[in-house]
Amino acid sequence: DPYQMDPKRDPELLVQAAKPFNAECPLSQLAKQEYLTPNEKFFVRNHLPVPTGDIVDPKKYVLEIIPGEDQEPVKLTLADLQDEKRFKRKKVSAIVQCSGNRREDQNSVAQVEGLTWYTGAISNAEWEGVALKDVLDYVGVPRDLGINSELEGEDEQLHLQMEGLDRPKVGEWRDTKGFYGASIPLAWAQDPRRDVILTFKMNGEPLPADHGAPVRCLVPGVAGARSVKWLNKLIVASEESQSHWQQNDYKAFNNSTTWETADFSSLPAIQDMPVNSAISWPSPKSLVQLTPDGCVEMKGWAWSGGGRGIARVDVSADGHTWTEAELKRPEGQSLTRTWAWTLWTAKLPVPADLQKPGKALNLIVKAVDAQYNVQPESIESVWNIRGVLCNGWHRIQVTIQP
Ligand code: MTE
Ligand code: MO
Repeated sequence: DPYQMDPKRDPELLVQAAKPFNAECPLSQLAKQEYLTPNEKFFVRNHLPVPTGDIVDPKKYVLEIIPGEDQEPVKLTLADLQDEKRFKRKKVSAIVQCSGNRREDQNSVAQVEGLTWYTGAISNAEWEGVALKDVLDYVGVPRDLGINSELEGEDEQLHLQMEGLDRPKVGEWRDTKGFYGASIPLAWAQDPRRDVILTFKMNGEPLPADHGAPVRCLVPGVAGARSVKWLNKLIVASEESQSHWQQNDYKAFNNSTTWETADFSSLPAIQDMPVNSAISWPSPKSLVQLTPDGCVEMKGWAWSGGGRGIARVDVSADGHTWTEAELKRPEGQSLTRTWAWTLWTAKLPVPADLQKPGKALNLIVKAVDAQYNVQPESIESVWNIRGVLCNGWHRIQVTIQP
C-alpha cells in the first residue's frame, strides 16, 4: 500500500477519498469564521501518496532550479532558503481553493467526473517563506525577463514550471512519468505584486506533511492546482508544464461538450479563479430559529482570484430581493492585491408569508468582486464535464423551527 506512510489526520476533516487522501475543511470550521484556518482543519487535495524519506527530510532536502533552457541547475537546501542574510522573509495570507470546489452543486444538474466537494475545498492560512522573485534573482534569472519582456503571444511567453516530489510509487520518485507538475507565467513569478512565495511555514508552524513539507510554491489568487507541494524543481521554460494537470485537466468546457468532443488543447489552463461565495451557516437542511424581528442569521465566505477583493455580498430568500451582508475584513485591506477570503455575516428579513414554523426557506448568496464580476445565477450555465469552476449562486434549503 503506497499510502501506508501518509500522515495522521484530524478526524473532523470531511473525507471525500482516502487514497489518495482528499478531505474538506469541515462546515463546522467554516461556520466558526476564523480568518486563518487551523492547519489540522485545512482542506487537503492530494493526487498521489505523500512523499516520505530523505527527499523531504528538512536536513537533506534540495530544491533544483533551472534558470533557463540548457542551463545548469542551481541547488538550494532548506537552510539556504531560510538564511535571512540571503533572502528576506515574507508572509502572505492566502486562500488555497481547488478548482473543483462546490462540484457537488454541478452533480445536482447532471453527474460530472471528479471528487465530490461541497463548499469546503477552500481554506485560508498565513504562509511564511521567501519571495520567489528573490530566489529567481539569486539564481541568475534576469529580473525583467518575465515582466518587461517585449515578446508577445502565447508562443513567446515564458513560464515557470514546478515539479513535485510525489510519485505514483513510493521510493520511485525519480520516475519522471506521472509526477505532479504545474506552471504559471514567469511574469507572475517575478511580479512583486503577485506575492508568489516559496513557503516553509503555515500559520507559524513548520509546513505540515499534507500541505507540502518542507517547501511549497504558494501562488496566491490562482487555482489551488498551481501551488505545488513538496517542491522538487523550478524550471524557467518557453513552454507550459506538460503535466497532465496543466494540459488535460483543470479546464472548463461549455455544458454541451462531452468527453468525446472535448479538446483540451483548445482551452487555457485555469489560473486566476472567478468570484465565488458560499453559506457556511446555517447548514443545509437544518432547522433555523428566526430572530424576534423575523430575520434569519447567515454567515459565509467570499473570494475572487487575481488579487481582486470583494466589493459586495448579497443574500436573498427568493432570488429577487437582496440584502447586503456585512463584510469582515482586516482594516485597510487592498481591493486589488487581496489573496485571503472575505468573511461575511447577514441578517436576512424573511418574507411575512414564510415566517411560519415548519416552512421551508431557500437561502441564496452571491458575491461581487472589486471589478464587478458577479456570480452567475444558474449552476447549469457553468456546468462542465469535469465539474470545475462551479460559481453559480449558492443556495441551501432550511426549515423554520417548528
Ligand atoms: N502539489 C503536489 N505536489 N501534488 C498534488 O497532488 N495538488 C494540488 C495542489 N498542489 C497537489 C499539489 C491541488 S489540485 C490543490 S487544490 C492544492 O494543492 C491543495 O492544497 P492543500 O492540500 O494544501 O489544501
Ligand atoms: Mo485542486
